[in-house]
Amino acid sequence: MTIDEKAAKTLDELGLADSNGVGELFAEVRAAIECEVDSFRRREASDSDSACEAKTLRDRWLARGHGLIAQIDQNWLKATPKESRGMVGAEFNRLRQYATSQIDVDSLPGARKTTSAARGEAARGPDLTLPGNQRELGSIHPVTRVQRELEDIFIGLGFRIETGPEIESVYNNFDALNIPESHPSRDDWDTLYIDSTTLLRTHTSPVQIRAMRKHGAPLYIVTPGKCYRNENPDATHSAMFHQIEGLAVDTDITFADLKGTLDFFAKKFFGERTRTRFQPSFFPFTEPSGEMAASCPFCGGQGCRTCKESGWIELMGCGMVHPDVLRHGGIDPERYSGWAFGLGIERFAMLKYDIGEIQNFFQSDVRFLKQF
Ligand code: FA5
Repeated sequence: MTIDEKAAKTLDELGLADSNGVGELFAEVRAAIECEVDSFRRREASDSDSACEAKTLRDRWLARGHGLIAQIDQNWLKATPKESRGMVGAEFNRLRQYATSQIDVDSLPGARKTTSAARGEAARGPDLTLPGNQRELGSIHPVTRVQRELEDIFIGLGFRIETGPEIESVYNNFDALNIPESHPSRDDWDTLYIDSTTLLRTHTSPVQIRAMRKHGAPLYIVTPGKCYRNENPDATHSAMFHQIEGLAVDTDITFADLKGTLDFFAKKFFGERTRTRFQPSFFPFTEPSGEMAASCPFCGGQGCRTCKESGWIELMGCGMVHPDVLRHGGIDPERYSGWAFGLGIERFAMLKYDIGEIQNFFQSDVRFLKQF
């Protein structure tokens, strides 16, 4: 079967499904291009004949609609089922680049002089019928993607986004959150200090203080952003990472509001069948404090490698805002109460996309980023 006959059939009709066969087929097409360009170059034709032949060769391969590359696009790539389109697409892009680089009318011998002169090229500019060079589009970073997804769920519930600086005062990061200098829990956050009164924020919780002072109550905010800790990198820890904090302050806010909202959130993010569990915990800025876990999204709670056979995945810290924190934010704890949570965005992205190594997010490896 000739290349022209093969280009008119689909890969299915050609009986090709596996990557070896497809690779060989594309290699055969490249060889055919090489052969035709070669024999064109070897012919000793007059300049005007040569220009004419160059155009015929270009049209045969590159003409829009009926050229062989267009047919291959239509019959091989577009007709391929989604599962194998990535592999066929990669082969096709390579082929198209090869064809355009080899069958460039102006660079084929004898063609340039005559075609340029005949077409008055200087006046006409570039040939817009030639296929363009394809530039690959970038994609949204998975951490940004998940951050936006988390934000959207809370925006849908009436929360608004509030941000704060990454270089923060020790007071906002610790003291105002009920963690005085002498308090041993300061050691829980491995802090990078800039000087004695300034640091790289260890969590997004200081934005709670800023927002309460700025807006007062009632207040419904989520505060995404970068945090820093002096930690050795491993599969789940990074010295820079992202958190998103949630804060609701209003009259008559109870732990039931916290549970209801976070349960709704988990179902939105991981799916309607998700169950949630709250266990007591300790944070100096919330009282009572809790850890929220969700039934494992991979095994539905049966137990698997990801949830270490427990059926549950710990998602975030949360609790009722400590009255002293409300006071430091300029809000009267006798009148208002609130709940808050804080979670790591990379951990959510790892769960969502089944990624085992947090460092992947920060290595800028295109092979990793391309998947999103
Ligand atoms: C806090 O930072 C609290 N501020 C959260 C909070 C807010 C609790 C409001 C109660 C009310 P924690 O230190 O556990 O808590 O960090 C929260 C999340 O940040 C962790 O669950 C984890 O997902 C993420 N995280 C913490 N350290 C790192 C790290 N080094 N690398 C990547 N993610 C991290």
